[in-house]
Amino acid sequence: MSAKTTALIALEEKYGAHNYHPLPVALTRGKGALVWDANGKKYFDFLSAYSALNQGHNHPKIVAAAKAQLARLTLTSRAFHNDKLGAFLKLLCETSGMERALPMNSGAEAVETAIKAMRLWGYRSKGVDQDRAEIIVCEGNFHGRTTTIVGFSSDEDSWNGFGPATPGFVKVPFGDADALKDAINANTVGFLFEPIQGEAGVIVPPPGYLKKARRLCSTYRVLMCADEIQTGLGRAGAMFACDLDGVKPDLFVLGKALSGGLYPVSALVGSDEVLGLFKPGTHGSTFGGNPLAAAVGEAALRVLLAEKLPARSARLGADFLKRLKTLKHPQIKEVRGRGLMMAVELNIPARPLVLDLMARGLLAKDTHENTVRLAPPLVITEAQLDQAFRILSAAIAALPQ
Ligand code: IF1
Repeated sequence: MSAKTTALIALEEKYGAHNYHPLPVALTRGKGALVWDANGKKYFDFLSAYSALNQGHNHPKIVAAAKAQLARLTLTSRAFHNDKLGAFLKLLCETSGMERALPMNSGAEAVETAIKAMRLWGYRSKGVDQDRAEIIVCEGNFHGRTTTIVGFSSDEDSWNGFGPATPGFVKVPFGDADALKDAINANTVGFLFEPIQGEAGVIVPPPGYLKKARRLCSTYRVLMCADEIQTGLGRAGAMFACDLDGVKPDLFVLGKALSGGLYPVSALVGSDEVLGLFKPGTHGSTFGGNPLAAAVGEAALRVLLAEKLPARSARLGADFLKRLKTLKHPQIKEVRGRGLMMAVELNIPARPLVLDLMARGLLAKDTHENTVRLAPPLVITEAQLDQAFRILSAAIAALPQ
């Protein structure tokens, strides 16, 4: 490690809380699918800030929209209207086929907004008795870091030490429609799920699962709420991962790539029947929907649409997955994914592979001990994917037998 990198890391370690264990690299610049470290070494970014960089680093159109807005007006609060929010919400609703959107900042805040919306609908519309609402979630879920959200996590690092857990959540195995059916009762107001579980290691549910879940939710009057913060906006090879199964949920939770990779923007999107229940004073955020966020969010969506990034993700992802499956090594347990959301699961810890990939010029992140997630920006070129594949195949060939 260079002296420059060591110094940058030491500063973070000394003054920051140690709630992360980053790779020993300090980045200073990015462009498209590439990033450079403090010594000018170039890497392929195969994490994309956990899919927040679908449009790539420093997308010129998104940066231009942000710069123009920075020079004019950045923050008004929602106590006043602004000239940017309406156009952003309109494009967001049109893109997702929904009627109303509620803008927030982080993904976790948008999930909290969804939880409030489902409960409110349960009490006001379904007629559930006060404080009795139940929301069904999945084992292995990742929906964020707030106290309520970690309270229904099955990952011990996430929840242990942060109780007491918020009541009103019921957990079922992911991918099991019968278990979902058994968990539904008269107090069930919503089913909150990731169409493909990200943090759990890119877990794709069995075919037909989402369709069955849709049918159950409709039959028993339960809101189907897809957390597409990570899978949505092109990542899984469609605008929304639910589209891959021909399923339309009642609510989409969006974040990450809605930021264009440069400024936090999240939202809950859904029907008027649900979002229309919020009245003035019942929910809000100082920064949510501010003019800078709206300008960035609108530009982020326009880039996804104009560059047809969902279709690009489907095409490049299918091709890359096929090539990954040709890699033969006794320590490869499984290769899986949808679009440019892929993972290689090993029989051994993945951290050494991730460190070797870094040395070879590719940044990826291990998850759940044995799995490496592979998720480059959707703007990555075919030539770059070729080079990245050569790096991956060399690093895998070098794994202990
Ligand atoms: C961290 C994981 C990914 C998410 C889904 C909501 C949120 C996330 C489906 C919350 C956030 C992140 C956060 C990041 C690591 C990361 C992650 F490994 F932890 F699980 F992406 F795979 N729903 N995911 O994936 O969004 O509040 O962070 O904006 O370091 O915690 P947020």
